[in-house]
Amino acid sequence: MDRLQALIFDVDGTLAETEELHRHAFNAAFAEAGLDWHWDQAAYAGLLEVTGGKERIARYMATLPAPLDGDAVRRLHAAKTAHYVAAVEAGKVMLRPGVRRLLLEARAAGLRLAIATTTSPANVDALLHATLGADGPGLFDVVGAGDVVPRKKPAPDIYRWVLDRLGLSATCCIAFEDTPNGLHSALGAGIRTVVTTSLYGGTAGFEDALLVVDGLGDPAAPCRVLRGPALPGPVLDLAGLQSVLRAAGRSAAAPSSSGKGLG
Ligand code: XBP
Repeated sequence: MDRLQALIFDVDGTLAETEELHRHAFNAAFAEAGLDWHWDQAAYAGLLEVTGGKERIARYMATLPAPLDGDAVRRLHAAKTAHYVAAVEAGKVMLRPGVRRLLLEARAAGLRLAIATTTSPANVDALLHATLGADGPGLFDVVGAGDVVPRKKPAPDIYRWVLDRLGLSATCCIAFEDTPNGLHSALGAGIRTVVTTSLYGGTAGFEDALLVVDGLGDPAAPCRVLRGPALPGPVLDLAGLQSVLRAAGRSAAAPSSSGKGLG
């Protein structure tokens, strides 16, 4: 295998459980616009098959007799984003267990970090500031978000965009995702992928993942392997990733002293 040099993270459901906050933001924007639309959890779970908030609204409108025009959808989505960002800035979201630990461990080992997400850039910026502080966004070498690519997940575009800006090949990276759409997108770009199951991501459709766990885990809440090789310890850390890569038939040396990553 090539030397592991970067970890690439999805955002919603992977870095943090955010989709309930998104759902409330959508409903707040609908009410603000005087629309009698309301997405409950069951409806939202179905609509999440469509990635991208504007695209999700469009999918919902296809079921209505009088859909809004494109400009109205963009205005509605901008209002939703404002509601979501305000909620994130009010401290209503936390990183999932183990995310901060792995991010900092990876940086200390000389790995690069990136984000590949369908969500809007403003949402990412607010989340990273709110959960990791003013230096949060600076932890990531590349942030690929929202409309920077023409086709959203499950298309591989966003991961290819991130690889291009990292200047790395897919075989030097591992992606972290929580949905079949996200897994399909990362695999489509040739990137081995760890799935951390989430509130809305389900537990099916992950057959081609490198590993499926219920989260990255932390000492208080060890992670559980749902599919793939057993981990050497109670959490998914760099040693665990090395172990999984070996089990997948690829050797991964200990982090090099030069800080050039694993491999
Ligand atoms: C999740 C999405 C986004 C969010 C809503 O992206 O599909 O659409 O649900 O955010 P990912 P926006 O899992 O790739 O992080 O309304 O800004 O799209």
